[in-house]
Amino acid sequence: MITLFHRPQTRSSRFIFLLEELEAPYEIKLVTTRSRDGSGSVDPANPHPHGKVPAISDDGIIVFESSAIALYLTDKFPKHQLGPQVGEPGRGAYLSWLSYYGGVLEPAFVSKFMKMEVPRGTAGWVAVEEVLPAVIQKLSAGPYLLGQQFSAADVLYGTSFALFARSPMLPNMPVIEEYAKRVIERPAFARAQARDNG
Ligand SMILES: N[C@@H](CCC(=O)N[C@@H](CS)C(=O)NCC(=O)O)C(=O)O
Repeated sequence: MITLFHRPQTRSSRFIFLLEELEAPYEIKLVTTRSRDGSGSVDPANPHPHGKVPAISDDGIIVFESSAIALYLTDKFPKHQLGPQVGEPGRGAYLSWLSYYGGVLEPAFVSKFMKMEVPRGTAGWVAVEEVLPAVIQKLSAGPYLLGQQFSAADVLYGTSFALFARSPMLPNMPVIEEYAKRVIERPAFARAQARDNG
């Protein structure tokens, strides 16, 4: 049984979406976290080293960081092919886009939000203005990051883009907007939203 440590309307919400897609047995454990305004507190029940969400426990095996959780779950529950397995053709691309999510795309968006210039040659990521063309180029070859195959990488990217759609973070990006719409129109997303409060 997977336990998802979750706070509604945060980065852990998309793991309810993924768990629904995978038809995995899971339970939701609501936890408190700290907020930007200084309110809230770390929940002692949350095994994440910084008290963040998401984290999961698989009968006591703890996994944290969104990309690691996505990989762990799609390896553990391969039935619906939401992530190419070791030895399958899309595995390299899958690992790359998962790692790119945490190592490049998220820092790029946070840099933009904080109005921070990304120092070329020092930072391990690049500016959003370089990230988006790379993602758009990939999506022009197929509806999803892995071409025809919907994967857990799309759960991360699609839900993030849906959040920023039509904001100054993503002005007028039809390819990205249509992609985000494709991802959140999936029935599992609606089921996840219905369970977001626990
Ligand atoms: N790199 C982490 C980020 C997790 C994260 O920052 N989650 C936010 C919620 S969206 C959180 O728990 N914030 C509370 C805090 O920073 O203490 C991941 O992708 O899993």
